[in-house]
Amino acid sequence: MTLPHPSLVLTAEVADALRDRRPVVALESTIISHGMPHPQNVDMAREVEQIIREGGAVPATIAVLDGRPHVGLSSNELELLGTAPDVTKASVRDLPYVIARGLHGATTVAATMRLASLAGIRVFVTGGLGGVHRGAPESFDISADLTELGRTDVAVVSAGVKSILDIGLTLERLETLSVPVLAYGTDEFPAFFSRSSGHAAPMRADSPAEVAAVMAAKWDLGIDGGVAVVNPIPEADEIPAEQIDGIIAEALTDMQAAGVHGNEATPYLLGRIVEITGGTSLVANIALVKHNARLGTRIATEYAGLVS
Ligand code: PSU
Ligand code: MN
Repeated sequence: MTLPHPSLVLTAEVADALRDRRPVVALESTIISHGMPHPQNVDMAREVEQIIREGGAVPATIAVLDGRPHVGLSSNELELLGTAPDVTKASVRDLPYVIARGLHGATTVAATMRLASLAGIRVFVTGGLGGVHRGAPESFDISADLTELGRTDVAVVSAGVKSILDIGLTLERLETLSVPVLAYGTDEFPAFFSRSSGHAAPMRADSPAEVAAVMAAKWDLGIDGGVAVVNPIPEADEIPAEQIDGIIAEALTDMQAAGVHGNEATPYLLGRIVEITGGTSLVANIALVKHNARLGTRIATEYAGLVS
């Protein structure tokens, strides 16, 4: 086993589990600081950690605190990330600055993947992936989450990609970056709030063991990069596509009118969708993250069994 990078601050719980090769599941923090309102963000973060523990794995929420990358956080640190006004949204390009300046950074999917990998964690659970934004042929707005999936060896469990993004173009980029995209228990690529997107999934998996086998096969061959596991939101929590599509269109129009772009785009759209739906989208968002945590825990357990 490679040792965790010396610049990382690991909790004892995470360090012990990694040393003993027990399953560890990474979690991101942009979703806490910039993806959901308080107090639901902090409640969600704590409940997701609890789900992972109940499943027999160790949760490792990742963030930069006072310039130091942390892998595993205390309950108070989760509260800080959910309430402090001065937490930078930190993707990979932001990590050097946030660290050098001693700032707090909430890590995106991309930055969380990178720090998880430096710690030796191979499974990461989140809500939604970043991707190719609608209008990207003009704006060039393509999330660094995709770049990172193309080069860092971590399996990312999400509920797919929201239709604030161009799902078809996102799938094209993932293909170019040689990222296996495994839809869990379905032939269709899921669209976060909705189980259906109208896009076929490139590949399918029906058990944690099948996912773990793909991870092992990829990395055994030295094919760098991640595996995207896309897990459809449970039917009971779904917002049907025909309902959410109009709301997303409205949020996109509002964003254009407000002149928001760059790394503010995703947080703006998430916040606006919560406002327009009167909180219904937030309930769905929290439900799907928990659902992903259950699956990610099982995948981490299978993978730990394969490699230890
Ligand atoms: N999608 C969500 N919730 C989120 C994000 C995406 O449903 O919180 C966050 C994730 O941290 C993701 C980031 O990595 O937004 C992508 O931001 P950007 O599009 O600026 O790369
Ligand atoms: Mn962007």
